[in-house]
Amino acid sequence: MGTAGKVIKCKAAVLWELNKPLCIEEIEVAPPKAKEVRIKIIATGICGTDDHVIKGVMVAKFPVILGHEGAGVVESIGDGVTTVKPGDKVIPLFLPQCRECKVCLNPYGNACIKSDFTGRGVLADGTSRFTCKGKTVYHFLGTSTFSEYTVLDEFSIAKIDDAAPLEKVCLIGCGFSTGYGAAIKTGKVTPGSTCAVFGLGGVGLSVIMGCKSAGASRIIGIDLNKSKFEKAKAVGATECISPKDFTKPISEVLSEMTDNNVSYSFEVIGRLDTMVDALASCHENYGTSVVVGAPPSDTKLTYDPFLLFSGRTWKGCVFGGWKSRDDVPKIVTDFLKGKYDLDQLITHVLPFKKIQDGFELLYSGQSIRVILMF
Ligand code: PAD
Ligand code: ZN
Repeated sequence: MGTAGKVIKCKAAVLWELNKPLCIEEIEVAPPKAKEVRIKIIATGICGTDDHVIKGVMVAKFPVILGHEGAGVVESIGDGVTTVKPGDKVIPLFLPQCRECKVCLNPYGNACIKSDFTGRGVLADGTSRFTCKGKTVYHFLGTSTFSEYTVLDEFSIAKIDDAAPLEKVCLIGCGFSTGYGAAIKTGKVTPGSTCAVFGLGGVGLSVIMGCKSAGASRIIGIDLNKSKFEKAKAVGATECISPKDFTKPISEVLSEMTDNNVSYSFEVIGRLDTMVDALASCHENYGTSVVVGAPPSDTKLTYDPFLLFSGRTWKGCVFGGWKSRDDVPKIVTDFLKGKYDLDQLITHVLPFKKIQDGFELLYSGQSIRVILMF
């Protein structure tokens, strides 16, 4: 392609400071170095995790280009790249899979040691490919999909089926896979069981889809925002409740509703209080509770250890427990075969330049997933 080996000038949403709107800027994107790939992003979703950085509950280096739920096409590759070529459709992976580290080699591990959860903001060689107005701009989770072009390490990319509609399968890069996997891989929901899902955003609804496909017979959705109930029921929730409607703790409400029989609970909000509420809501002996919501950085939980002593299992997962490079192409193929309905998660489609409006839709509670198109 004509742009290979050259710096590309393009539009990106830069977050210059905490708690400020994203600014659409012209940035420079350097060509990929060895074992790196430059991608033209076609579509990207807005996820709750992006907002955690804006609010400072998750650490990142500033200025930063957020976005980690995208899909695009390879523009050019650096030396030594063997798994993708220009023109391939790909999904950036915020959870890489280097296939060499102890975690990748463990059959059950998926949090590759090359993941950037500490907010280094650079690629594997320790530098950034982005500049804006003469300043270095940092990467986010090795993906930075809120940019027309982005550069990733090869281990952070999954090649997907040529037939995949990028404006839908971008959700497989985060929200859908995270929630669905939390139910079927991490929680291991069993047929006939009762599940409680705290938080009915895009990830929570994907947890519900996973519980339903695993054969759960009751799936209770919990959210403060009742406007989420209709969508939750459309994807498989059998009942929905708001904690605002009760004076007693939500764990007691759920226990009464189910004759104390919630086998699986999921926290899909990212709050300490609801993590403990979700734990207390599953059965005291055979219940399993899964933390899916990203916890605020530098915080500590206080809980009654009897909640665990009586036999409950408390687990967490990143990216739904999937091994990203191996599993994302398979999830895309299953989607193409009609196994999943991603349309139910998409409430809004906006042009990329309206990204701030997309975040406003998230804040006002009107959206499940907003897809931004380049
Ligand atoms: P979202 O903001 O779309 O949804 C969160 C939902 O929680 C909203 O519907 C809120 O109304 C609801 N809510 C907020 N506070 C409460 C409360 N106190 N009680 C009940 N409901 C409440 O976010 P999302 O679905 O995009 O993401 C959800 C979480 O999952 C978030 O913390 C995000 O960072 C995390 C996440 N984790 C991973 C992972 O790999 N573990 C990946 C992607 C997202
Ligand atoms: Zn996400």
